[in-house]
Amino acid sequence: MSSSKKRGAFIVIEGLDRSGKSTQAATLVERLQAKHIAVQLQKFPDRTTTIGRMIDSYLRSESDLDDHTIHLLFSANRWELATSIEETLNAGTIILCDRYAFSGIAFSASKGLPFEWCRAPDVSLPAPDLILFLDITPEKAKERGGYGEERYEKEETQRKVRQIFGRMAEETAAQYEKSNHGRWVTIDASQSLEAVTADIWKVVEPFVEGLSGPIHRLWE
Ligand code: Z5A
Ligand code: MG
Repeated sequence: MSSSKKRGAFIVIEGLDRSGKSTQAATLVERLQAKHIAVQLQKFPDRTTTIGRMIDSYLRSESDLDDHTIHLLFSANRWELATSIEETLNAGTIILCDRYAFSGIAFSASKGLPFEWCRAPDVSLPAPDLILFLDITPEKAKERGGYGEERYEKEETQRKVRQIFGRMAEETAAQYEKSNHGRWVTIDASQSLEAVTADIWKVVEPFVEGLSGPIHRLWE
């Protein structure tokens, strides 16, 4: 990358089930494309890879895996795409990522695995420049058609997951104070679709022109 050329911002959307991540990610991609801004949507788990197919089968309860094993597979699914994410960002394209390592920690730690153990395999992944956390209570999320058939789609699990996301919000904010990169913004996802879209745009807009600094490493 030449020193004058800016890289794309790495933007992650996190949140509970039914918080509107995929809907808002699609809306944001359309908006950026309409402005001729290069953007690529990345979803985790990426169910199209060999590892992703194992994860998909687990989530649909078609196979059973030890909690540690599935946690490491989710992380491996991110690592197998880490190089291509960096290349895309360095080419000047924004990456909009629907779930990332924060979901990995939240869902595995909600099952009782130690928080630090859950975090370890994702240390050094490309770090997001911005994390948009779509916050919603499990009760409110349930009103959006109820939970589906996949694992974790239960109110009690979602409640624990939300608590762990709360811890990560505080820790990430404290880290941002010191390092000035990796900003976490919590968005009230219980609002109307349009209101959530507007809140997201206010936060994302300053990032769309690209960034000059290097891609950071997660939790380093
Ligand atoms: N998982 C993990 O354990 N470890 C990991 O490392 C990772 C993931 C990466 C599958 O994830 C599971 O994998 C997930 C975490 C775990 N388990 N759970 N739960 P996934 O991303 O494939 O699936 P999901 O995110 O759980 O579900 P989702 O249904 O895709 O949620 P969403 O994307 O946030 O919501 P949505 O599809 O945009 O919207 C849901 C509905 O609500 C839809 O009908 C919308 O029209 C409606 N909606 C959205 N916004 C609004 C507003 N503002 N008002 C009213 N209605 C709305
Ligand atoms: Mg989704």
